[in-house]
Amino acid sequence: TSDHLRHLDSMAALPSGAGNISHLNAVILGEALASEEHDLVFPSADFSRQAHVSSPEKYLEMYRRSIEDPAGFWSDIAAEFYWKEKWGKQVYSENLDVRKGSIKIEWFKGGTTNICYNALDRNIEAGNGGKVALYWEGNELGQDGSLSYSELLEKVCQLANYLKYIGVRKGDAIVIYLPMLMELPIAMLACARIGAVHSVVFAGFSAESLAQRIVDCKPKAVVTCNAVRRGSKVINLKDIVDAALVESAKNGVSVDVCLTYENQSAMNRETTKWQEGRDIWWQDAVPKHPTSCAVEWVDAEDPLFLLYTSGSTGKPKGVLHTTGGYMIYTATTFKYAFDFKPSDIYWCTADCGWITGHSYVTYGPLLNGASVVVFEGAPNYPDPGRCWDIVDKYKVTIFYTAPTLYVTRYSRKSLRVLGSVGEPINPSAWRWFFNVVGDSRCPISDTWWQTETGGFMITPLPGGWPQKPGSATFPFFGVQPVIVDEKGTEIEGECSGYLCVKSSWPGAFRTLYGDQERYETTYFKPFPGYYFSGDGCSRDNDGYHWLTGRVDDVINVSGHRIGTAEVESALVSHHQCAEAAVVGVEHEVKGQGIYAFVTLVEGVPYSEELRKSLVLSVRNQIGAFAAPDKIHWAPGLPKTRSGKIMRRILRKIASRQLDELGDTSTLADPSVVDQLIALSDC
Ligand code: 6R9
Repeated sequence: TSDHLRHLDSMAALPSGAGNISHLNAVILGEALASEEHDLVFPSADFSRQAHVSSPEKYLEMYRRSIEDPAGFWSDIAAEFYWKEKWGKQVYSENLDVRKGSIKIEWFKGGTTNICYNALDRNIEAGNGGKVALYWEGNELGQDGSLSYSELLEKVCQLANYLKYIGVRKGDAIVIYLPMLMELPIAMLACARIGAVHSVVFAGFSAESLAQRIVDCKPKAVVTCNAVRRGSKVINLKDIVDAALVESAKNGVSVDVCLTYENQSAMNRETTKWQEGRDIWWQDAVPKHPTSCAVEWVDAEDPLFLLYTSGSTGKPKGVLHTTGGYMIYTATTFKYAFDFKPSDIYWCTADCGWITGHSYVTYGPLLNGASVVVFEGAPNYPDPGRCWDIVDKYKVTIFYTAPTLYVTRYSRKSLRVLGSVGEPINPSAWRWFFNVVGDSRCPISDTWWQTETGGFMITPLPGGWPQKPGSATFPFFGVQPVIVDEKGTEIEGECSGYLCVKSSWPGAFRTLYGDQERYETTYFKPFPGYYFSGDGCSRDNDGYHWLTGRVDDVINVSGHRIGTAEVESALVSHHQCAEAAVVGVEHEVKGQGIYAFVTLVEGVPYSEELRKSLVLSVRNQIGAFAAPDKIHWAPGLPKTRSGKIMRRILRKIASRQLDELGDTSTLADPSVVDQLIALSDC
C-alpha cells in the first residue's frame, strides 16, 4: 500500500502543478494543451469542473480510502445497487498467496442479487423505462433499430421464460454464438436473469473452436442465428454451429436445443439447413412467452459467465466471473473512467464475443442506465468513414475503441471522451487520436485491463490527472499494481518489469472453469503473493504506468488475443506440416501480426498452394482473425541442444532485426539461422 501511495503523493507535488488544481487551472487557462515539452496533456478546466473526479486530490482521496478501507469503500458503492439480501459480515475474503494455500477471492459473499435486475428493472423503477437502452446500427446503411429499457426488459423476459420452459435452471451453461445483433445482449441478460451461466463465443471463431468450448462447458442450449452480413460478405453461422455440434457429439457432448434467430437481412429460413427436433426458430418460440419473468436471486459468488481466452498453451482457458463483485466493478469503472453522465450516448466498438463487449457494451453501461450503440457491421464498410457517420448519427459523446481500428480524417463535434483498449497505444497514435479525432478537446481513457480482471485496472480518470500520451496513467480505485523483477521482488521508483497486482479487487476472475490448478499455476505461481498479468510495464518518475506488451506467448492482433501455441497446433494439424513456431511482429494496421515458421514433412516441397492451405488450416481451426500474415518456410528451426525452440531468434528474424540476433552459439545447429534468413522472402 504505502509504496504506491508514496508514489502518488510525490506525484501530487509534481513541478507541473498537477497536484494543485487551482495552479493547474491557472497553467492551462481553460485550454487543453498538449505540451511536447513536458509531455503532459492537461484536461481543460471546463471538463474538470464537471467531472466526477475533478482533480488529482480528489482521486488521491478516493484512491487512498479504497486501499486503506476496501470493505468500506466498496460496500458504500454496492449499497447503491439492489440486493435482495445484504452480504455477510465480511465484505471480502481473499488469499492470493500460493504459499498459504489455495487461491480464493470472494466479494459480498452471502449477499443475494441479480445483475439483470440491477441493469434493467432498477433503471426502469427509477423512471427511465422510456430511455433508449440500445441503439442498433446494422451492417447496411439505413438499417437500424432501438429498444428502450422497458422494451429491452420485455425481450429479455420472454427469452428467459423460454429458457426456463426448455428446462434451463440456475447454474446451467448456455453457449451464445451470435453477431452484434441486439439479441446478443438480450441473450446474455436473459441468462443472468435466471441464474444461467452464459458463455459467449465470438462469432468469428471456427466450428472447431466453438466445439472445443461446447465440449468444455457442456451447455443446455446453443443460441445462434442463421447468418450474418459482415461488410460485403454473408457468413453462414448456422453451418458453423451444425459442424461444431457434430464435433462435440463425437466428444461425448450433445446439445438438445439450438435456438436460431432468423436474421432475414442475411438469409431466409427456407435456405437454412435444419435439424428437426433440435433446431428452433427464435421468432417462432420466444415471442409466445410472457414479457415478465421473476428474477432468480443468486449469491454474489454464484457464477455469471464463462469466457474463453487464449493463454500460452494450446487449450483456451474458461475465465469464470461471478455476480456481485463483477457487477459493482464494471458499473463503477464505467462511470469513472468515462466520466459517464445520464445524457451521454455511448459507443464501444468491441464485439460482445470479447470481454470488452461483456463489461463495456452490456453490463457496465446498462448498470449505469446508459444509452448504448450496438454496431453489427465492419468499421470500413461501405467506406472508411462509417464510424464517423455513426458517431454523427447518434451524437455519440463517449467513443471507446481499439487503437488499430481504421479511423480517418475528421473530428466529431458530439464527442466528449475517447477510450482506447486492447493494446499499447503509442504516443504518436495517441496524439493523433487526441488532436484529430478528439479535436484536442476530449480526454483519452487508455484503459489497461484483461479478460481476467473483469474491468479497468489502470486507466486515466478524465478530468482528474493530466495525461501523458501513451501512458495508461494510474490504477483504478482498489487496484494495487506492482512491478516485479524476475525474482518476484517489487521494484520501486522509475523501473520496468513484470506487471502484477497485490490484493484482490471485486471484478477479479475467480477461477478457470474446471481447472483451479491451471488458474493457480498460470497466474499466481510465477510470482508468489501476486496476481501476474502476463504483461510487461514500466513506471516513470512521476508514477505513470506504461504498458509494454505481453511477456508470454500471447499476441494481440487488432485487439484480439491469440495464443501462439493455438496457431501452432492448427498449423501442425495440416498433414504436410511437421513443426511450426509462431511469433508476433509489429504490424502497421493490426498492432501485431502473426508470423509463422513452418517445417514441412520430409520430401514435401514448399509452394504457394501449400502456403494457402496452411493459412486455411488456421482459419478453419481457429477463425479468420487468427490467419497468419506471413508463412516462413523453415527447413530447420533454431533449437537449443535440449530441443527448445529459441523464439527470441525467430522474433528477430521475423522483424528483420538481423543485427540483433544475439548469441546463437548455444544452438544445436547454428547454421539454421543463416538458412532461415536466406529464405526470408520465399
Ligand atoms: C480488455 C482486453 C488483454 C491483453 C493485456 C494486454 C493488452 C489491453 C491494453 C493492453 C496496453 C492497454 N491490453 N488493454 N495493452 N494498453 N490499454 O483487451 O482483454 O482480450 O483479455 O486482452 O491486452 O496485453 O494483457 P484481453
